[in-house]
Amino acid sequence: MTEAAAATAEPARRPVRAAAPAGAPEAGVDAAKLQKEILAELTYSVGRTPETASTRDWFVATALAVRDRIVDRWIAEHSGPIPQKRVYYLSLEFLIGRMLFDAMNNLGLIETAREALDGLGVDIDAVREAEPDAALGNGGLGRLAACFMDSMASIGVPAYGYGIRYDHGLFRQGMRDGWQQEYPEDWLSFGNPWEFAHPEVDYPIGFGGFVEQINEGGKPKQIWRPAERVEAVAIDTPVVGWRGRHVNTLRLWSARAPDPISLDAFNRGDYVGALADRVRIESISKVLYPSDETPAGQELRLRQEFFFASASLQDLLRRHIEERGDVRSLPDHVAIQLNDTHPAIAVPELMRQLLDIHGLGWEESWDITVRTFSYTNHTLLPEALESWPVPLMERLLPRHMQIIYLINAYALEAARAKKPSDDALLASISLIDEGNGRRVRMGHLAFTGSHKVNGVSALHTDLMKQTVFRDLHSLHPDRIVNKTNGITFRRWLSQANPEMTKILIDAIGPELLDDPFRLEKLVPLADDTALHERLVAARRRNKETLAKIIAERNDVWVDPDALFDVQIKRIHEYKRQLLNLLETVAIYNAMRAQPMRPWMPRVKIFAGKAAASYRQAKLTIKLANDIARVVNSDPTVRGLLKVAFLPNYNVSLAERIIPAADLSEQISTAGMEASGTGNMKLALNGALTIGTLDGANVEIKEHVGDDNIFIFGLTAQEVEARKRRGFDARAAVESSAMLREVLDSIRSGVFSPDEPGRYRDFVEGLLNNDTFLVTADFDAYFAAQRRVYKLWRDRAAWMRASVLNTANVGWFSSDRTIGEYAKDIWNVTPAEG
Ligand code: 26V
Repeated sequence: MTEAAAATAEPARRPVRAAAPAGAPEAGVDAAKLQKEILAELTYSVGRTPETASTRDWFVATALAVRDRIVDRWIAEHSGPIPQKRVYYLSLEFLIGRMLFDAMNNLGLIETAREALDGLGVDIDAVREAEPDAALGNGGLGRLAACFMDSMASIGVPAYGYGIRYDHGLFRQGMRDGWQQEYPEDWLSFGNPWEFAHPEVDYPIGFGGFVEQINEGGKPKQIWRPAERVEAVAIDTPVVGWRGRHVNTLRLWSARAPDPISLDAFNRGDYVGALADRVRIESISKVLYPSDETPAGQELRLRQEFFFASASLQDLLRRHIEERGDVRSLPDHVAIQLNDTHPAIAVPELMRQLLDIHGLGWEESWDITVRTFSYTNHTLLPEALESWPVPLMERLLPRHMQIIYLINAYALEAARAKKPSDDALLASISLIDEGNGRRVRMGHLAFTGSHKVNGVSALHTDLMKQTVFRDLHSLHPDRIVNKTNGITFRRWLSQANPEMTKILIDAIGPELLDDPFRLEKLVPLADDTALHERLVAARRRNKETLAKIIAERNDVWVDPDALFDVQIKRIHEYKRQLLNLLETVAIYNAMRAQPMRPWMPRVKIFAGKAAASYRQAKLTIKLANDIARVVNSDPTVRGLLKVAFLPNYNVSLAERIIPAADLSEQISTAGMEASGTGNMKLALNGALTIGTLDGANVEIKEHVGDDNIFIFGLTAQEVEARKRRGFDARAAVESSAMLREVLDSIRSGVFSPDEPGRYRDFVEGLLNNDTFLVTADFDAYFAAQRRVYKLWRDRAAWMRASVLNTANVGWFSSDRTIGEYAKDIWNVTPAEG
């Protein structure tokens, strides 16, 4: 039975309790009211009685009742005065997860709802699990967009998120014989109670065709005559912030064919052909591209990008003109943030709308464009930097290609004026890469069209200035700024870890919920043994819960008292899950060599998805599962080392793993992880980090203190230098007896007895070309793990470090990050704080 089916089949109702649990009098009154509202929704919206309702029916009824309360505030907010300035956050990904507890937590309704459902004999926790994850994102970038939506509504930045309402989110990951299998995801199959479809809000989106030049009053004017039209239909989800004070909107676009059916074809008896156009057009919003880091380079992806960028701009321009009457005041009232380059086609699209539709001149249009846009870069990996072949662009978006050429010509002219006769500079800042076929560089386009460009951690921003944007930065030295990422504590502490939250509130007061910096009040309590005991007990319960999940999903029993060592993120070579696996094998070999030593019990927990086409990443998953099978069933290990690769990592699973983690693995090759945000979630929940000086780890170290984090390995500069010199993995392996033994055992088939040669090429590849310097960092990593063991043996010292992590990561709240964007990039004043 699938998880979803299990959730429905289980009866949600238990015998009705004689008396509802006592609460504050108002809460009791409100619980009775909410109960009535839920019952009304169950009857009139879901069409079920309490006797016939499934758990999913109860979920829908509860969500609708909660949604009603949000809508009241939403309408109130939107009928108030027009905000001075709005932010539009353009993102092809919003990795939201479940919404019910998020909304209830922000409205202070969780206990009320528990009481209301309890009184109906319904288990609120089962109801919670019945909600499918909204997984409209791949990983870090999409999750950041979701955290930002929560923070903007919480600190009172009037904002719209714009994206695509994919029918199918990120694939479900199954395991067959240890290999990843991708299955389609179907989050909408039972409807979505949070959204409001607005079929009447639709915009035409053109593709292809040609550009006609006409003469208008003696002036040439360009008119784009697209060959094809798609309609973008708005589907809105309200986003309620902390304490329900503000409600923003997430507006996702769905593609609709202008003609539902071709009657000509139908009348000819061609019934499939009659629907073909519609299917092709509507495919634009069918599915999320499931690869992060490697551009798909396919036409459908470019169609998605233009589809949502154009619809969003048409929508916000219409709103702006309705409210302000004049398109020229756009930058005073609108800030548009480009979440990576995926929406960068919005730059020429805004130019097109200003020039061709609103009739403005080039200079004025360009000034408006640059003052309105800003752009966030999320990766420096060369293979992830988007570029599109010029011929494809010309065919699909002929007018935009003209505009891109013009933007480029002006930019190159300005550069030539500043730095004459520097041809290398001109080639490097050009929007067109002439190197490998002619391609449009989307990063350069976004940079050139924005007044601010930001990186997502201090190190990443520095590297941006030194590498991909070096020359553009030299021409625009004030444009690049840093905005270190953050996470919403409401989801990642309060909801994910309610027990720990309660302990923290008891220790330092409820104000921490409103102001994460208050967590610093824990510092003087770092050695408080009573606090330690309570935290250890809460974590132990979280670990039991996770142990149950591991037993259910992997059929592996793990000891909740063991150290839970966790690496959860997309599977990618630069994130170096392999380094962690090599260390696992090293411990395993040592245990087999000396079985009777008092080994510290440890559980290695992995989770993450690999892009379907990423062979090396998929083989890494298989290796993890192969190692798990051998280690977990070896009696000499006596259960002291366990390995679990949990399938189908998503936001909901993260909410279970993070509160149960003792050790957080953040071990990317220095210089390659732009920021990381899982690192922040784990530290907040009291896990200690073992990590390289990469991304936001650097700043986490500065905040928590050197003694409370395990840093190892080459720095970004050292990595650069090693690579320049030419790194020889064979020499590194020769000098480490342990590493040699580890690689030998993997190569010789110890973990793949069914196919002894499975990892031969894999190990050879590592020795010939260790791009991510796994072998270079192995010894340092192994030594850092021994420091972890040492501290783990001293529980008081460990807990002191753990408390100091929680105490000192308040700065990594996304409310702080959004406050900085508001002030330094958007020029908006938040209503709160
Ligand atoms: C690229 C592409 C290429 C086309 C196909 C779909 C697709 C989807 C995503 C990407 C780029 C992903 C970049 C990304 O997620 N970066 C991560 O951003 C996090 C938030 O800033 C940051 O914490 C991570 O370190 C960074 O890897």
